Amino acid sequence: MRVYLDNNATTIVDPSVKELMDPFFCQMYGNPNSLHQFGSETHPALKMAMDQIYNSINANDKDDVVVTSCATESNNWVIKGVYFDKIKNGDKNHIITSSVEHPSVISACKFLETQGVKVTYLPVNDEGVIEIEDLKKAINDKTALVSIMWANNETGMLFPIKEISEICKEYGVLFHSDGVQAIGKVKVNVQDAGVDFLSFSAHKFHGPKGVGGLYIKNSEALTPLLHGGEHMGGRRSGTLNVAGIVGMGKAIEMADKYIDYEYKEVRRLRDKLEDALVKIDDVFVVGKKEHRVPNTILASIKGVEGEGMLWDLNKYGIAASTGSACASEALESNPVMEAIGAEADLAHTALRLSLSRFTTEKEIDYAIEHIKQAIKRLRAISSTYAYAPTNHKSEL
Ligand code: C6P
Repeated sequence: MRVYLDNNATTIVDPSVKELMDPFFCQMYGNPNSLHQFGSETHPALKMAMDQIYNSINANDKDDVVVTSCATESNNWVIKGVYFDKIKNGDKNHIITSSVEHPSVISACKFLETQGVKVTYLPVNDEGVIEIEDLKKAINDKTALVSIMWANNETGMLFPIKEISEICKEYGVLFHSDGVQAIGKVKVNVQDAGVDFLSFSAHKFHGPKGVGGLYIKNSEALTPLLHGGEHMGGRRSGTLNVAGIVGMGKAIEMADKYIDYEYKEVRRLRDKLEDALVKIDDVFVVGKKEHRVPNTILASIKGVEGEGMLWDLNKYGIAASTGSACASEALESNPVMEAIGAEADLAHTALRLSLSRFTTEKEIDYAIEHIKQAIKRLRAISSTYAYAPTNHKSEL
């Protein structure tokens, strides 16, 4: 049996998304900017996809949604674009973010520090979320941008987006949210949330890889990163990824359609898995269930090194991760675990399990059984992380 529990890294493409994309590879493969029919026949599908994206996040006619290659690009664009507009060519010098953002935000901020920008990395509490009071203390009249994620990719914890946007408004500061792990898991409404920018990546909600987007409120000025042929109204040059855009449109529409299923059924399966895990001695999960997106568990399994666990599960066809996919080859401790103040040995015991609407009950039962067995096996042989039980909850 193969069980995929790494949906925060990427997801299966919904078959209906793939079906809609197919004709744009070998039949309607024209460049949408060409004047001939091969180009123009792609327009209706592109228009439909953009409408689906606008409708899903509740963008309006004054707003802009620009298609990018992924959320990494969207995040870099916002941070560097605001730097050009408000800092290098303006009178601001400060950006606020959190210490648990995705590397595409943190690394872009670190780069801007080398250019003289002051960056505040807000700490997080023991659930891995910022405290609003810390934001209030950090924000000032030199702050150009606040960039705080909607939901964390490792813990699934939801951030207080509305409260953050209200504070940003009070200070006239632009607010960007990385919405990658929110879309398809919770309802994302950019008007209600009051964000100025929102990043997303199609492959996180059963769309194709290599396509994402950036929502821009009231078409706010933002210096482009990619100059060239004036595509996307001059905001982001490069020939349009027609199949990708069509797929992203359908995928976001489907994500909307399944949002109740996500809240009820995906949550039920996630809770079943989590309840089974926390019954085991010395297994802890970060953050209260009701504070998280419905699909994610970040567990710490005392005495079991994360990577050892992954390889053990992999032998039984189960895919999980120790944290974000882009950091997993580094074999370092989980950075979010570190940020919430977990002791060094626990930060190496992280196991992230993330479900999707394609996850079945049978798969969860299989995963529970094999995770239990893996813990038993690995605790028995663990030398680096000698395991001495500290609490006794179950037979393990
Ligand atoms: N997180 C994970 O395993 P791209 O790779 O550009 O499509 O998405 C980047 C990205 C940005 N923000 C958040 C919150 C994310 O979770 C990700 C991708 C994956 O957690 C891969 S590192």
